[in-house]
Amino acid sequence: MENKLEKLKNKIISKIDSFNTFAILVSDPDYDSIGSGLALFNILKQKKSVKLFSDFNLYEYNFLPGVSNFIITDISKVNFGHFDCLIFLDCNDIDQILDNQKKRGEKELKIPKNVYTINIDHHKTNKHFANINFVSTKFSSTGEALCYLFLNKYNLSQNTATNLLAAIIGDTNCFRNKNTNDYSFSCVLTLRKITNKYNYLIQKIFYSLSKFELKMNIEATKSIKFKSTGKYKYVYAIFDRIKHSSKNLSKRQKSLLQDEILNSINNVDFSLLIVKRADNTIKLSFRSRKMDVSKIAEIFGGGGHKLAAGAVSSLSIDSAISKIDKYLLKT
Ligand SMILES: [Mn+2]
Repeated sequence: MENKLEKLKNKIISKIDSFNTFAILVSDPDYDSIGSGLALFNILKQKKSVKLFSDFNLYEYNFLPGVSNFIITDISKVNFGHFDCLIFLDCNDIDQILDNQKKRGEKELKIPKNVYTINIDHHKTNKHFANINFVSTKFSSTGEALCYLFLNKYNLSQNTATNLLAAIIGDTNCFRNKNTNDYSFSCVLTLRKITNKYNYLIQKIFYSLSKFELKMNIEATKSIKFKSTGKYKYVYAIFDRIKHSSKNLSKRQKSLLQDEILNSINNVDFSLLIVKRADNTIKLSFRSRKMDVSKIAEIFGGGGHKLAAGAVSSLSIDSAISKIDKYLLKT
């Protein structure tokens, strides 16, 4: 495994050396995808021509240094034929870079055949869609994979290190998720020598809830239900984004309920947060500390990691729960 990663690393480094123009594309935003995108942008721009794209609004990532380098645009309309190489970060599948909530199912990414593609990710269910796929679940985050690729090879600026730290802190939920490994800590030690923003990031990511966000969480907490199906027990809650008319539901608003409340409940196999969205779809986010929930996400066409996975569905909440129960009875 180590050897395979080392070989891929050398291949990626020599490919990057050989190209001049790059576009970086990141998955739907979280601290890992956005932090990784900004870090790789900084690393490449030292010697190359590089553009960084997002299909999404990034308002809640404004505190990350350099976030204005993102070109926020409808990516399905961009002609990537002008670039030598496209680098995908934190993308389980290619369509994850598109905000299909705006125009569900209508948008599609077009990659010209002459453009070389590199996929850097850590999702278990990654579809290996690129010319080089640097994908390993050994990494807690894409930020950590970037550390593995570039830490000793390139000089990192303070802003690059801050963004990589945000990526690792975000995806490990501050080193509490099981994806946290020895290498995560080793990266953090190295990055903390370059940036003094560790405490700043912790404050911004975990201690910045507004009164309004707190109220939404209290409301959603009232919807918590416990279920027992076959040999499994689980807990779920509903976040009604329509009712709160919150067009900007932040990751932190969700993660307070998801990671601090639902996932901290004892004696259940997994937890599920259901977000009702404005386009009448629902977003299902699964968390567990043992059971492989990526398999449940996959029955809805989603995916992710063994202990954290998600999907979007156009089913009603009741039908989605029935579908989960049917799956659980079979396994
Ligand atoms: Mn990630």
